[in-house]
Amino acid sequence: MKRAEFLLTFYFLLMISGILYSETSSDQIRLNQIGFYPQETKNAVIVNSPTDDFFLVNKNTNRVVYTGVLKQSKYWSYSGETVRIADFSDFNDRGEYFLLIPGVGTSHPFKIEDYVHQEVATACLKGFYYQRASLFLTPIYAGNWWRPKGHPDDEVKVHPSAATVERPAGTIISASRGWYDAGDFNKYIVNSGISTYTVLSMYEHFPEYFAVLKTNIPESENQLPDVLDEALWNIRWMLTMQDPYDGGVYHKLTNPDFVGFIMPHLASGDRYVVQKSTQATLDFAAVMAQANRIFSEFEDQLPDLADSCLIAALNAWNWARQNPDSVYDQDRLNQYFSPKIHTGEYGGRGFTDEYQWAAMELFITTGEDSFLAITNPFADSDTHLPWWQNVRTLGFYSLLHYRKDIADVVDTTDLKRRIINFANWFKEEKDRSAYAVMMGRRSWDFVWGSNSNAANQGILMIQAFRVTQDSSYLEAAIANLDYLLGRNATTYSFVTGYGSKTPMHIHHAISVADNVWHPIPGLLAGGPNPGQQDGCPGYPSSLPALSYLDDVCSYASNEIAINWNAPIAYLAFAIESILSPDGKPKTTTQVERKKFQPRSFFLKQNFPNPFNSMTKIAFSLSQTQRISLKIYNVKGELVRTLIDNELRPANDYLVEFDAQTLPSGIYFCQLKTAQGEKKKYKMLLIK
Ligand code: 9MR
Repeated sequence: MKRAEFLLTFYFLLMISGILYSETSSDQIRLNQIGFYPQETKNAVIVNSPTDDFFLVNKNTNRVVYTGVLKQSKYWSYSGETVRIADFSDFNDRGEYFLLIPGVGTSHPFKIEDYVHQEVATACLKGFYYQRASLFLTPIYAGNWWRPKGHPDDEVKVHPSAATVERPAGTIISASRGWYDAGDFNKYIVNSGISTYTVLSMYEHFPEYFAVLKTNIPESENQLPDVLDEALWNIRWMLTMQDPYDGGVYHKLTNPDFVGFIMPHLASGDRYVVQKSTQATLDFAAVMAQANRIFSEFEDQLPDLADSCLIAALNAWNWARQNPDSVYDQDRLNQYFSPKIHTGEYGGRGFTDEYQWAAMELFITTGEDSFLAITNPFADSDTHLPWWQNVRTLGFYSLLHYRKDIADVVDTTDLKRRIINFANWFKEEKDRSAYAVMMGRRSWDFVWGSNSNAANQGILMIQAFRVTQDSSYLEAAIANLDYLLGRNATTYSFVTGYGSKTPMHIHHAISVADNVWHPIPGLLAGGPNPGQQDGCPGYPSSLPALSYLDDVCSYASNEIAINWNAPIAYLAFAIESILSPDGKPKTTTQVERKKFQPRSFFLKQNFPNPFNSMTKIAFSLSQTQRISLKIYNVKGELVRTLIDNELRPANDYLVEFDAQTLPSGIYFCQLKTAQGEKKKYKMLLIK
């Protein structure tokens, strides 16, 4: 018997006896923990395999369905590992499988099927709903992660750094809605710029697909595609950030300091809009120009919105032309103004790329070529991967999308060549890399938020694919999605809740404070970052691709952010849309309803707690029903009936409990439905 056959028989016996496939999978096998498309490349990376053979096993029957030989060893300097690839691309049968490597063990399970990434893509887009400020997230849409409304932001102060004659320091403005940026609760225009553009581009580039995609949000029943409703939540906030008197845009809306890991509705404290900056104003102009194009299609549902966006874009553009050097420099600002501001800076100097991006978007929207003449976006032959501080390439993507309409003004052949050359340069890395990914093409790929580089490289591949139809670009895009979902040195699938080994301890205030065991699903962790700026103990290594720590402490590798979620959502959806047999989503399955059967009600811990003598009790009903809300003392005696068997419609409720007449002590709050479903928790009254 050959060695491989012997091993196979040996493992097969183990499998039959049920010993082999356990829930613990070997960390030496790294693969996309969600799965693969039947007709596309299927790779796993194996570390330190003692044998040459690998086996693909059907998870339901435990039968080996495919055997292969591992490719030659390659060294990946970013992780210091010598690895081999198991390539089972030839195997196309739909089903659920795992890999078996003799001497190593079994892999995480995965699927081979059409629409394999639809659910994770939808979750990544839904991640934006969970980041919404100024909204009560109800169980109907938020499942177990429902929460009271945070940050109404309807009374925001103008910071002294932003004071003008018309709006002196302390002026109160309303700047509701928007997405929280990341693990913190602040709202930053610069980072909103690239994030909102990327979300809007999903629709702009794949309109038929997104016309029917549902994400189970409060607006799902309206006439607008869900992806646009989501973007609109942020766009409406962005519009409030423009000073109506001059067109300049406040750099951010922020607390003076980070407020820590508390629920948003408990995060009180003054919020400010700070200094207007050239960078924020130009990013704003670009997004509003793009928004005009998109929302013009929906004039009936949203009268005036598109016009308002264009006016806002032009006013912003004019302000930036008159104020070309308004740098947001927080240290300097703090020397002159108080309160001092210590939240994320999203600063920078030199706004050529922002100018050029805004100009390209305004040119496409208005047809006015003077925008290009003024900023000359093609003069510099370098092309950069987009991130919040370098946005010019976003304009190239938009021009490419409209290449047929603009060919009389722009040399679109040259533009195509530029993007294809840039894409080829990254794709070469995939072809030689030990992990068969593009990450590491630039040594600085592994930085703070490195996972967004992986996603943005994938988006670049999608643009190259869209103009060439060359499938090698699509393959490279999928390779980077594989990286994000598990084919990486850390062994994690980086999207919370999607994959068998996913981040559990993201640096995200809501996920830490909400008392739900699992973090909010569909959020992309920042990823490996050898800078390790958080100084947290416990990083497994200082090597670039291994500098990741699943710990709330690690804001430099394990935070989440809108500018990281947007590109992974774009990438996963673009691949889905391109490979979907009919160009549409498979179903409009509503993720939480399917995955997490919500209870008929949710009862949240009272706040404040401990209390003296007033406290609030929040709960939500996900269906109309009779309920009672009662307070008991430690002896189990009923001390107060707040609601007595009343019929209440599905909604969010807030009930005040006044305990002035009761002595200090422990009390229990119980919510009970007529069907007998009940929940109670402890409260502490201290007088
Ligand atoms: O994503 C930002 C990264 O590029 C910077 O290096 C880092 C330090 O300035 O800040 C990151 O952005 C953070 C922002 O400043 C505040 N909210 C959380 C963001 C993600 O960590």
